[in-house]
Amino acid sequence: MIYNEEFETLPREALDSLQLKRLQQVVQRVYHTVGFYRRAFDEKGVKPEDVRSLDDLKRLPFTTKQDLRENYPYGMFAVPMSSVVRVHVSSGTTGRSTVVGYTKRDIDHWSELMARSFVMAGLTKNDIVHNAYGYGLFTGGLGAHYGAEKLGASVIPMSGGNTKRQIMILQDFGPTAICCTPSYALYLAEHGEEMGVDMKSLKLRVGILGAEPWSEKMRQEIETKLSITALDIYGLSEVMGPGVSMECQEGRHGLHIYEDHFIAEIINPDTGEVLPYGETGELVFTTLTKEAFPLIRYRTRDVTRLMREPCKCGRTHVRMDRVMGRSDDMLIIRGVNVYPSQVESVLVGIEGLEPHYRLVVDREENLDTLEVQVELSESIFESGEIRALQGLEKKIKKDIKDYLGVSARVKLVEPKTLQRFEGKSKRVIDKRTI
Ligand code: DLL
Repeated sequence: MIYNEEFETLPREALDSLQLKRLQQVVQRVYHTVGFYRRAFDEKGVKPEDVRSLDDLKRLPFTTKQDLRENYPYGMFAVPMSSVVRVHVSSGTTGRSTVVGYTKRDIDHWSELMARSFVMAGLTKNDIVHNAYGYGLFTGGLGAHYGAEKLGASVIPMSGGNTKRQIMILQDFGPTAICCTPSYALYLAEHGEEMGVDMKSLKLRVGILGAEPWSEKMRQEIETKLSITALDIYGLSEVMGPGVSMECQEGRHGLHIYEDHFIAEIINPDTGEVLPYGETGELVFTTLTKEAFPLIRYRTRDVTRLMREPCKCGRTHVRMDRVMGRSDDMLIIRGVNVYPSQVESVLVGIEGLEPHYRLVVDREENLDTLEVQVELSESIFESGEIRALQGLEKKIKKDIKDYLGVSARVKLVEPKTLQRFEGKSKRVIDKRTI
């Protein structure tokens, strides 16, 4: 089944001309409504009229996360706030992060793309969807919710956390599909087993899992432990939220990018040069239909490749491979995006610490853990006051939780004990094998 047969199976030529028409429109619109784009286009010496073919896309400037930060909170919006019906925030920060906005029509499109994704995973209106993506500023919860409702399925708006209750609801309410991160799917499977629940005999049939990188090995484990088909869903708040691309059941290799709404490119992250199909590099998106928060050539920093080979499912949209990594240092910890520099800025704001730290990321019982190791200043260390040290540890924990939204273990270490670096520092040790 295909939710929007007409658009999801458009022949390449028709898709190209639709993309060009929409690209020309969005370029005109951003140039005349968003100061940032006008300046960026002018600096590059390009005008909206210069976009005569899809190939001209590469003449346009990139947009980066930094640009979005500098225009916090609403500087990138292309419509007045009176037309904005919802905002979300890219996960990870409670401070100056990225605010994204949606018009009514944007929400309708997003819901449709999520509905397409559910149908791609084999769902119909007869399914019951247990939605364990977080509801709130994160796009996962509400994105999946609206999509499932659009399809006409029944949604259990579970949100994240409270694992015992989740397992009870999985048993009692009989959901046939689950939406959550892949690591949480494994966590649920293992906790259920510990609680004596036969997780294989639940009614669950399919998992729509994403928001963090995972592997074929994890897929096999999830599929065996929960006796479901586990499929990959990708997205990012800046571009829309979940449902920018989705893996189909037939192909089970690569995620179809909804090309009637987005243009994807792969670039060399160091030079910005556009790479041919099939080559691995950084994924870049241009949105074609978004009204409130259109993006031109947004650098996702996600590393993957694009595949143009036809897919068994009949959809013509290009596929992206699983995300293989990042071209920056962003970490995803329990679904929350964390940059080491954010931890650093919390630490430098606290008295009694040296600016030498190390982050150790691991996975215990399928849940990510973060340990922050930080050097004490000589004076605090020499004072040797236990109470002061305990207070310090508590403060670091609290500030990290407040500013970054993740819980961390804190390990205070003696002055001058962490490794020093002559060249590029390596402050993150990621022990996770996924
Ligand atoms: O994670 C949106 C989402 C919600 C996607 C639910 C799928 C399901 P952000 O919080 O803005 O948005 O984080 C976006 O997460 O740039 C990737 O690095 C990573 N990511 C998202 N989906 C996948 C995936 C949501 N399937 C960032 N595989 C992106 C690997 C993923 N990484």
